[in-house]
Amino acid sequence: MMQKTIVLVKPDALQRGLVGEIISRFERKGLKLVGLKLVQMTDAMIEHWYEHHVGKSFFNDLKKFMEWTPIVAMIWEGVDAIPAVRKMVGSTKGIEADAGTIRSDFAMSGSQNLIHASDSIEAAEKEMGIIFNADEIFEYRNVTDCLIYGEEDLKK
Ligand code: 3AN
Repeated sequence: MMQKTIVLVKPDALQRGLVGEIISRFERKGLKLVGLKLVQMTDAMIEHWYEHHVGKSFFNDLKKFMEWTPIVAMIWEGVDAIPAVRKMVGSTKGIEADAGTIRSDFAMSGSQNLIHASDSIEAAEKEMGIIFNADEIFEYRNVTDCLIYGEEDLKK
């Protein structure tokens, strides 16, 4: 199924100069970039974004961390883009993430873990709404689609 997913390049990745590396991985995979912006997160945005973590021991540190510098927010589109991107990102703790994932290749920590990616269709909808206006999400034809997908991939 054609899906859109939101990725945040967090302040640690911005500071470490990993924005290009992260964008490049999704480009090379064959995903289509349909939204991109630099954003300063606020308390209200983070409390909405991570509402399932509000009140947890690490929440205040998470908020401070996410507000430290702007983050790079992007929307990637593709067939089953939500699980595809989660796989490329790897599990929360860098030291436990599968080899070859972004977190495994560049992170050690479970808090300084470089990147966020939506984990469900509902989360992607909610998260896109927090950061992007409708007119900041683009529709265009990618001429390489016929090289990225077989006809059967696009029927599902
Ligand atoms: P993921 O980003 O892998 O989907 P979530 O949604 O469980 O993980 O957590 C969101 C963010 O909250 C993580 N990326 C991390 O920055 C922070 N976080 C989660 N669990 C912890 C923890 N136990 N200690 C510190 N920070 C945490």
